[in-house]
Amino acid sequence: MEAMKAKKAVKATDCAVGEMLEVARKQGIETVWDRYARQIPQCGFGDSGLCCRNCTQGPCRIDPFGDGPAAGVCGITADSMVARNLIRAIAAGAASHSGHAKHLAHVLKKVAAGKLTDYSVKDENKLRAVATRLGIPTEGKSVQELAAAVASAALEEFSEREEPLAWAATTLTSSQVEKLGGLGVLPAGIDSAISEILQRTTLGVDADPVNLLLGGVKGAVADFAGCHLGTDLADILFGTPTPVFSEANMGVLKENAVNIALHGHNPVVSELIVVAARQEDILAQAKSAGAEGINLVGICCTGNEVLMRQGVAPLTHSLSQEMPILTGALDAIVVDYQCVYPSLANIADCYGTKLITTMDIAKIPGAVHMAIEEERGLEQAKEIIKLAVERFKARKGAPTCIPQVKQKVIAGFSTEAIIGALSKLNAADPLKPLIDNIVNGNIQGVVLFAGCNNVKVPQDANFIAIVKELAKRDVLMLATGCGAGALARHGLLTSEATMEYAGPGLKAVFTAIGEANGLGGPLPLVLHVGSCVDNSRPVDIAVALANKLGVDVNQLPVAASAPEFKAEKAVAIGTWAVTLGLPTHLGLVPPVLGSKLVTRVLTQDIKDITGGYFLVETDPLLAAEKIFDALQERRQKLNIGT
Ligand code: XCC
Repeated sequence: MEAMKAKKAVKATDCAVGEMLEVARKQGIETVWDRYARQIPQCGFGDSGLCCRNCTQGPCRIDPFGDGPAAGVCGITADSMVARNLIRAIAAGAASHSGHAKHLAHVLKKVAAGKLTDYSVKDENKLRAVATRLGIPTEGKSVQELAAAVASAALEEFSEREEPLAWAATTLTSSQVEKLGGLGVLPAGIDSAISEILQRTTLGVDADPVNLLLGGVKGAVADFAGCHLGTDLADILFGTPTPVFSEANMGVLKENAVNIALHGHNPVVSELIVVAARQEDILAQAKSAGAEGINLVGICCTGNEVLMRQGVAPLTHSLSQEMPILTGALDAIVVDYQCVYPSLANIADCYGTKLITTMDIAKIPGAVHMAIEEERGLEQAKEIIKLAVERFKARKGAPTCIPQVKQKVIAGFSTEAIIGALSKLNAADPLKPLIDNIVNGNIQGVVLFAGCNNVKVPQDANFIAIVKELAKRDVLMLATGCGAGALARHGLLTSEATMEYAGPGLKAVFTAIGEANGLGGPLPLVLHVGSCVDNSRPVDIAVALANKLGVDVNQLPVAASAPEFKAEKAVAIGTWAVTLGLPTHLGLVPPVLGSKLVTRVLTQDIKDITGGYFLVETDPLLAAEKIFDALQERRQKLNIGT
């Protein structure tokens, strides 16, 4: 009990965040942790999924203990209420990822039509590869023609079409596609799948909990397609990541530079700010204001996007996004959309930091709003930087308190980069070294860490504990989103971490690959594969492995973990991971315990259908144990040793 209390008192394991929390306490600044404390006790009905506000006869709640109401006013049961609430979260997650992808598709379409001068196709090879995968003839086609064809195929994914989603049908194994089709969960449009969930969960439509869950699976497949689309189009427009060295955490702020944080998810604005910040006229402005330069840093997934492609240092992630303002050194935060706390406005106002919103669907009261028009994006990016320079001028000479905490980071492991690194060991058959090492047990399996930080978990604690435990056991690990950020800030995306924490098999394999690629050390302990939409990248590798071995993804010793998930987007990703056949760990209990049936379907019954299932474990060491057991179960079924 005492230990539990002590655990609860810890807000974050990152000492830079700890330092800033002390500043917040002294200066009376309210943070996410304070607001959470004021929410306690949180509503038990909501927590168990048993609160419904889908019509104005409610809100209705069902008593999970059987002493109070057993149905909503319309007669909806606990099982259906829980299922409806869950799949609405999946729809919202899918809308977010695919909204981001749709935005990129519009940019690509304008690039193809020659309407934009500030954007271009940066990776023609990726454009050709995506076109080929989609069955678009590439021979003799110009970049503009192919870009137009891919953009139009992308935009066709959204409404309802005759065929299943191309970004699902052409990226998964044929048996997965067949299975999803057989279950009736292969969507014919991303927006139509989202809209279908909204319809079926409204008053008096779908009251069958299992049928509702299948609707959720369909929405999750739409989310997968949206994520994959987001990755492909960002690579085409901004370049496919290759390994890059950088640094992470608040120690990357520079007292004498104009510090600008890029926050949100879509690289469409932040990439232009990177371009603008490197131009002579803008640098001259910063210098004439007395700054030594412009220091771009990243927060959340926009941070991941610009880290992967431009080496921009990740400042902090998700839960601790308010903290860097308290250093007094952050001159501007430029946000696009998703995971941006509205509380930033008040804190920024206290410290004079400019908070700049750039998307018309994502305004924050108190922020400066500058709607980015791609036609004059670079010019606007320069205007944004000027606002930051103004703020630098105003703060110059005032004391700052930047925590001297930073870690080295190696990131940039796109699918192409991973295959490229493996090809240095076997150019003719790059997957062979990976397969051989999985079979001989040097690598016991592969785990993808995804998802957010959550105020209910001491920030990063679950990620760190599980990663260290699985590293010892020779598990190859990949990470995205704020999970990758957590590992970056704790020094686990480094060669040194591999030397310190990896088991002998993993260390040997990573050393061989690192040497063959001239990395100056082994591969980092965990491979940073990108932002949340980039969870599509590991799927590509798993699908390639499955195809090569003639098995399906649900037989491979591969699992996923979201140890500190929070966003609806994470619910969508977790659901497609299970749908694609992965044991998927959750480090918090999702709001489904109000229905025994839904809980059982998600954690057990689904295994018989897709091979994947949710594994809920809040204790990180037990979680590592259970994830490892799940890998071992698969190894045994494949008849490969331990
Ligand atoms: Fe982080 Fe992607 Fe989660 Fe948001 S959702 S908190 S991982 S920034 Ni992707």
